[in-house]
Amino acid sequence: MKKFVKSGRLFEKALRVIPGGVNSPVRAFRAVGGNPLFIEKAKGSKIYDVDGNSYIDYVLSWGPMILGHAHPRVVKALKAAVTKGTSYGAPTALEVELAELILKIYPSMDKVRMVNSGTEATMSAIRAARGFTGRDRIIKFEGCYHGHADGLLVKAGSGAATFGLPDSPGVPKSYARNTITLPYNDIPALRNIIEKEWRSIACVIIEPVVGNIGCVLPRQGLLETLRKLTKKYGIVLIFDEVMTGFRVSFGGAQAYYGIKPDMTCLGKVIGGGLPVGAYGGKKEIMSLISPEGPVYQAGTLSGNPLAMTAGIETIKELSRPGTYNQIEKKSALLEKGLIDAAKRAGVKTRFYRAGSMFCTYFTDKDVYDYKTAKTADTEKFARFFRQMLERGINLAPSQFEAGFMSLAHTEKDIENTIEAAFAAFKKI
Ligand code: KE4
Repeated sequence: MKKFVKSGRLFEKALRVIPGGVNSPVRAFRAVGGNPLFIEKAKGSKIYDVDGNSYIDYVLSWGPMILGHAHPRVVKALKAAVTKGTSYGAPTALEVELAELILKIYPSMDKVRMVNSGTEATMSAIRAARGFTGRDRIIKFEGCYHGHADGLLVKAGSGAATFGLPDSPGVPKSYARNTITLPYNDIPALRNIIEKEWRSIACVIIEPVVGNIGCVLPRQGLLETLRKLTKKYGIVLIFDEVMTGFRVSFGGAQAYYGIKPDMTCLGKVIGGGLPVGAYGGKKEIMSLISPEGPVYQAGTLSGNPLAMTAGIETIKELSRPGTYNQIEKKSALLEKGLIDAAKRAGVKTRFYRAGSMFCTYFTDKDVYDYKTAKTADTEKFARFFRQMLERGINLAPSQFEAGFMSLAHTEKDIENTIEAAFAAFKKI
C-alpha cells in the first residue's frame, strides 16, 4: 500500500490558504475521492509525489508535456534564458519566432496573438469575432470546455434556441443570454439554429475533438457541415485547439480532419509547460486587434521570454521527422492493451482516441456527446482510478477528462500500464 502522509499534511495546510486547497478544481480529486497527490518532481514519463511514490503519468499537466517531463532540450534552453531576465514587457525576437513557427504549422491563421492561458485565448477570439461581425450571440456545444470566461460558463436554456443560463454563480444572466448551447454531434439542431438565428450569431466555438467530457470524436459530417453553414452565413468558425493542437496531429484537428476554421485557439503544448495561450485567424479578423484595430486585448506577461523559449524548443523537437509516427505507435499500443485488458477482465468499457489523447468510459453505450458520456459509471471509474494509482499509474482524476501519451513513454511503461489495468479491472 502506497503512503500519502506528506501529501495529506500538505493538503491540510493548503486547505487553510487556498480555496479547496488547489489552484484549479479538477486537481482536488473530488471526482475520485481521497486527497490529491502533492508532486515533488517529474522526469520523462514519470511523476514523483512528496511521499516518494512514482507513477507513470498520463495527465502530463493536462496535455502540455507531450515530450515528457523536464525534456533536456527544454531545460537547457530555459536555464540559459532565465539568466537573461524573466520578463521585459517589451517585444522580443522569441515572440516573432514562436508566432512564425505556429503560422507555418497552422496555415489557416494569417496572424496570431500570444496570451497566458487557453481561457484568455478563447475569450479574446470570441471578442474578435463579435467585433468583426457586429453580432452578439455565440454557439457552443454541451460538454465542451473553453476556459472559464463568463459567457462560456453557460448551460443550454430550456429550448436550445432560447437563451443560455448561467452554469456558475457570478455569471450575469445578461451574459449567458448571448450563448446558445447545442448537443455535440447534433447536425440537425446546428443547421436549424443557424438557418433561423444567423443574423445575431457572431461565432461558433467548438472543440473539434472534445477533451473535456473524456474524449468524444466528431461524427462524420459534423465539422464539414459546420464549416459550410458558418461560411454561408458569415459566422466566424473558431476551433478551440487548446487541447487538440499538436496533440491530435502536428497540425491539430484542423489538419487531421482537413477543415480550415476562421480562427484557432491554442495553448498547453505551445508553452511546453509554461503559461501560454494563443489565438489567431484570418487577417481580416486579426487586423481588428489592438493596437492595429479597435478590438482591445492585452496582457502584462503575454509573450513572456521564458514561456516562448519553452514553446519554441518543444515545437522544434516535435518537428523532428518520425515524431508523430512514434507517438501514434505508443498511443495505439496503449489503446489495444486497455481494450483487451477490460475484455479479459469482463468489464464493459468504450475506448475513444484521437492521436495521443484518449479516454476509457465505464459504459456499454456508444459515447458521442455529453448525454451519452454521462451514462458512464463514475463510481466504477473512481475505483479503477484508485487501483491504478496504487499500482503506480497516474490517470486524470475524473471520468470526464482525457488521458495523454508522451514521447517519453516506453514500451515497458505501456506494458506495465496494461498489466496494472488488467489487475485493476478485475478488482473493481
Ligand atoms: P486554461 O485557461 O486552463 O489554460 O485553458 C482552458 C481550456 C480551453 N480550451 C480547452 C479545449 C481546454 O481543454 C482548456 C483547459 N483544459 C483543462 C483540462 N480539462 C485544464 C485543466 C484544469 O482546468 O485544471
